[in-house]
Amino acid sequence: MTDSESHFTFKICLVGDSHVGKTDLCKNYVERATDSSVFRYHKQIENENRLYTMEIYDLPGAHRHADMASHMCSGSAGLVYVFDKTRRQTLTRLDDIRERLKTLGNDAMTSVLVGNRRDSRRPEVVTYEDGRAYASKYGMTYFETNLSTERENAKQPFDFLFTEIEDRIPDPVHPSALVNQNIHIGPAFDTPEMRAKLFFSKK
Ligand SMILES: Nc1nc2c(ncn2[C@@H]2O[C@H](COP(=O)(O)OP(=O)(O)OP(=O)(O)O)[C@@H](O)[C@H]2O)c(=O)[nH]1
Ligand SMILES: [Mg+2]
Repeated sequence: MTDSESHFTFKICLVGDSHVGKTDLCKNYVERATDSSVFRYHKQIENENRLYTMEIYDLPGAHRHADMASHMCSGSAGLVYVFDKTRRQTLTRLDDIRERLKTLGNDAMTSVLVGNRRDSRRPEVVTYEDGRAYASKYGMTYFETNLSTERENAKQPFDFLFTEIEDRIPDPVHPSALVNQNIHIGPAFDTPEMRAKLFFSKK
């Protein structure tokens, strides 16, 4: 199936400091990058005869991109906050990112917190308990990942978000049930396939 056959589309954003592993987490989860210029990936998931397209935005962590990154999170159904367990300041940085994202109206967003680099050769600075406490304080579910040795396990935060978001869609579906949920019926409007169709239909 192609993106343009999707029944439901929703957006997930990864946010967090530089070099915490956001890009590696995305690449580990998706099969292909569709638009490298905006750090966007597509993951298609088929479940119970429904086809879902998860658009994943891997936002740059550098401070100079903070405004752009928070702006891009608008309309997300899910947020993945990522920090590096070997650098406490990367967890502290999430305070600033959360503040910026407050204005987006987070009611329709499910958030998870990912502590990456578990069991890294560098000493662990943020413990599992620290990470879980931060997550529960801000209504997130906590995961720990290690991309050097546990790649399958590193898919869990995305699988969890998918299940949570899918659960928000009633069966049978009625469009009014999805108002303000940041879940769209049908394919994304701006997949490369859709852009090509719109372009040629105007000629
Ligand atoms: N040892 C180890 N290295 C990791 C892990 N995850 C990511 N890395 C490495 O850390 C470096 C930074 O990872 P990225 O995925 O590029 O980090 P990022 O969060 O996307 O960084 P920005 O794009 O700058 O915001 C890369 O060299 C990764 O291969 C991990 O779990 N363990
Ligand atoms: Mg990156």
